[in-house]
Amino acid sequence: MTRQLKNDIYGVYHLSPPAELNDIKTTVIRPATEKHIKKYLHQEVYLIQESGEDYKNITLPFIESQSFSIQWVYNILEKKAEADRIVYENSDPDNGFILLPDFKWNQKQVEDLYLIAISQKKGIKSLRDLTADHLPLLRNILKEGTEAILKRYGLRGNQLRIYLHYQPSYYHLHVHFTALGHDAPGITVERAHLLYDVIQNLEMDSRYYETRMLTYALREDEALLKSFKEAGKC
Ligand code: G7M
Repeated sequence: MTRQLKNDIYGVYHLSPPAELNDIKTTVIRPATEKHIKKYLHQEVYLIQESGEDYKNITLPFIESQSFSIQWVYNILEKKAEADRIVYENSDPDNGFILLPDFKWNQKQVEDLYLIAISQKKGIKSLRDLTADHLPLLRNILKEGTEAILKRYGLRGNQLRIYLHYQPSYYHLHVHFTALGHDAPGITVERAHLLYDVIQNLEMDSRYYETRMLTYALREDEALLKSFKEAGKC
């Protein structure tokens, strides 16, 4: 331990933890695509304001043209992968979902709890596709997901942050459940949409997410940013 600074009751030290306190959780993606590599590199970020029209003219054609595989999601739904990790399942084909630990969580402590609920129904790409027809699904995820987490991990609904990403990384509807005290990646205001708010917005207006402006950040090298630039939108 080396002391760098001492001032009144404040001290700054340089510590080298012993090996048993020093292990690093590692995610391996093999083979990694160019998009995976870019996802983990530092980039400048820019804010996009996407109207409903921009979505139809720019974002949707982009999503349809890209080939970022969601096979891992189908493997979970078909029980070909991670079946032993499922915490809760509602098998209804329209309004059901599977709840399981996100692979970012090592499940050792609830302080950084992180689970995802994956819709059984295919074809709901993101928040933009949601209408009042999806309210039963969203309410099931909220109620049953919260109950399952209380039962398994002892955290109550008011200790959880439950949200969707826009843009998501994977275009198959899924909802994030994280411990409220955990500053999980992707909880910034320009990306996370609380499930409580999503449900209320759709209760007020079924076309809310089809029509409203959605603001989010894109990284400098992202192909979608290029599409917005080419359309003269940023
Ligand atoms: O909303 P967005 O698409 O950004 O989030 C996707 C979430 O899925 C992230 O929190 C990832 O950590 C998580 N995730 C990604 N993959 C490839 C897997 C996986 O194979 N298994 C599990 N359990 N979670 C994943």
